[in-house]
Amino acid sequence: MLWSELGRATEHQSERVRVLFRNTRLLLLATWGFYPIVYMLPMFGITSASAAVSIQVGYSIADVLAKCGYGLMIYAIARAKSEEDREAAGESIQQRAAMAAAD
Ligand SMILES: *C/C=C(C)/C=C/C=C(C)/C=C/C1=C(C)CCCC1(C)C
Repeated sequence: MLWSELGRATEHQSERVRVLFRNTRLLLLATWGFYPIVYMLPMFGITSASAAVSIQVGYSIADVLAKCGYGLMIYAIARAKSEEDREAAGESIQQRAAMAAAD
């Protein structure tokens, strides 16, 4: 759901925002995919104490990337979109000023 909705949400965005969204989707896939894979490791006989510790370390890394990394990507998208809005607003102010000057 998230994958396809994120894809649809980017259809009408600028190239720059689309690239940010694409990277966010890849981050989502990589980090969320990690959990079920690690969850299945004991089913393949990987059960030693050091494997359990490695799994917890792996979960922690995935948590940091999935939460902080995702948050940073969303922040970058919000900034890029705000900048574009500001640029668009600035252009329309300039256009209005030019029209007012022509009157
Ligand atoms: C910050 C925490 C996140 C993003 C956690 C994501 C967790 C998953 C995507 C868990 C998925 C699982 C399956 C798809 C099946 C096996 C059991 C889970 C819960 C490991």
